[in-house]
Amino acid sequence: MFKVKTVSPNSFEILSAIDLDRETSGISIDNSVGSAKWILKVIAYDNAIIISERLTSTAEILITLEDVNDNTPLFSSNSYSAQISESSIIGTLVITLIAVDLDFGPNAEVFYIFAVDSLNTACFDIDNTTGEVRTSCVLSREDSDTLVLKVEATDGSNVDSVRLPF
Ligand SMILES: [Ca+2]
Ligand SMILES: [Ca+2]
Repeated sequence: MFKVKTVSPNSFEILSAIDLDRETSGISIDNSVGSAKWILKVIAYDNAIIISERLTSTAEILITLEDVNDNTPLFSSNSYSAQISESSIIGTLVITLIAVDLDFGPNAEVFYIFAVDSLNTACFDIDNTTGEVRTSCVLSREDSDTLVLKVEATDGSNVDSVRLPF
């Protein structure tokens, strides 16, 4: 996992020996804190000719693998459909959208919004945190029998979008 690199006779660096990706490298993560920790014990010793006379000093190094916001929240599909009856009361649940973000903590908090180029948003509300889409008008099939919404899921940095024809 780690390796020591000699910089000069009295100076060394500790480097990662693999790509440390919290989500994909198979590192054992403490899910309660979302990170992995390692304690490295480093021993420095002098080069006395008689090995038994060599003097040593020991230090422990605590290394914590912290999360980086490198995963976009992802919907399981790029298109969903739903049916509602005309004349449904205002506030009727149309669909609940869920996007999964593999990061940890704030980096995995997903917010849902209608895309700025989405049509038909006048008669719908979206709960930014639960992904619930509800009606905000009484709809008439005679006005339109198919409506399309475009929803985005974002973690504040990365965005995925989905179409909702219904
Ligand atoms: Ca991450
Ligand atoms: Ca993320």
